[in-house]
Amino acid sequence: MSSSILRSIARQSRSSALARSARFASTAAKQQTLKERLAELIPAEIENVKAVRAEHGKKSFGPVLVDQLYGGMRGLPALIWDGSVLDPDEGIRFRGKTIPEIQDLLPKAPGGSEPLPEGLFWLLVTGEVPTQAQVEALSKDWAARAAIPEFVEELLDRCPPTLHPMSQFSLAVTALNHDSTFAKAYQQGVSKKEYWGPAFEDCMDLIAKLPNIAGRIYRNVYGQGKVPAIDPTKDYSWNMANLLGFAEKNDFVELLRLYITIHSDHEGGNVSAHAGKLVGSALSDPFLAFAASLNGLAGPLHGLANQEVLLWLRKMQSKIGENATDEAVKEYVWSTLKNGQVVPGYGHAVLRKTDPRYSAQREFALKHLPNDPLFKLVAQVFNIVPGILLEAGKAKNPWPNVDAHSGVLLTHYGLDQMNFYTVLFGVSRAFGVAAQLIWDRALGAPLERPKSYSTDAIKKIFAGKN
Ligand code: FAM
Repeated sequence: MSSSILRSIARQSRSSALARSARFASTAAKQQTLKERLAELIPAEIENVKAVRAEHGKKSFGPVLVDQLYGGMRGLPALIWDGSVLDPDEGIRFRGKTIPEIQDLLPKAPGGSEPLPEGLFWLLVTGEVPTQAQVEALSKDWAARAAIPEFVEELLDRCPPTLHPMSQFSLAVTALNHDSTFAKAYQQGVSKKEYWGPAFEDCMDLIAKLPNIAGRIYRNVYGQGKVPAIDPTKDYSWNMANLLGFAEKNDFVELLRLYITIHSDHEGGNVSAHAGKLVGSALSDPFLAFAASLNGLAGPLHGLANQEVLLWLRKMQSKIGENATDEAVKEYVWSTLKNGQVVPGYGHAVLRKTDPRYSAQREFALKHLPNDPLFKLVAQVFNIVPGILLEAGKAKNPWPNVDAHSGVLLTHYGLDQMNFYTVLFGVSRAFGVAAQLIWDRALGAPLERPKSYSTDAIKKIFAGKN
């Protein structure tokens, strides 16, 4: 299928998402909880999906190339997710809205200028921009659900500080399945039509409990003292910042609001989103499903790249010094490639332009830390790496992705423990994965089971065919 057809499909799905959200918005005036609003939306969406399947279900969606079977399924149309769509040239849209639109439209904290991730979650789940009151209610609801079981605290306290924070994170999230509402309801014979309710409760608990898990890991691993209590009068990001010990830095709290929002979701096919969806399709509860997402996010080609970028920049600084010339930086980039390594933070499986998540973080840096030496290095690298990747001629996308910028912002405010960075990506990614799990259970998404072939079978199928 040509990229222009795919782009036109992306445009169509964007406009239908917008039309749906306009339809939804007209009924969103009265104050409702997220669950009440969702309960209203689900029947119409079930009919919508039924109608699309009745009209288009038997139509071909283009050819499958053998290269796609061997090539990590790049571009293979295989999944449905309405929450966000990734256009190769334009980047991510959440329910049809770009990152600048989200920054403009979503409710902010008093005195703040970055969107509250609570609002992004409401948008991902319903397609609607929530009111300030709805977002505040969500902050309170999550604060009320935030405590983690004592045995999970003990589990984390027993981890050696040498165990990577992402492994600790995954371990703790898996253990939350002990109290899964969904698993319990399933054991008690809940009807398939009702799956989404207990899945919703688990997803809300999951998001709510992540700051306490992440905060405990941070304090245990880096010796930062006792984890403070959640403040139910404050928003999710403020509490996350407080658990890490940074709440008195207002700009850091604002950064976290932006960070969680832009890292939340990146359509359905990326490793963490897809791993969560896949495991959830076996009706493993949302805790087990999201732990799978975290294990995928912990890979250096995916979420761990934010840690790798900082390590790479630090190594570069120790080799060529601070304030190095463009020539010295170029030489260092070439040596990375010649050693058979990737330049972390550059390239993407779908994007073919600079990631708008990178641009949003760059704007934040220009506003809050224009003279930070590491930011200047990131900007210098941005001017140099794409040219070299183009000249090297392998990477399909020479432009920076989200991970090229996040570490330098966190470091600026003093969060300089690089191997913790992917944990913050994980907290954020829960928002997208959770929204998707809720809708998958609401729409009765079946067990995922694609067909695999042997190389022998490929040879036989195409023997004698051109
Ligand atoms: N530096 C060096 N080589 C690169 C490269 C980079 N940044 N990006 C791609 N390539 C190479 C790639 O390794 C492959 O080489 P081989 O043919 O020898 O296998 C070739 O270029 C073609 O790759 P592609 O088709 O352009 O990219 P893929 O879709 O296979 O992979 C990425 C996409 C993201 C895994 C790849 O660009 C990469 O390894 N980037 C660096 C790691 C990174 O920043 N990951 C984070 C991605 C991020 F957005 C996220 O998930 N959070």
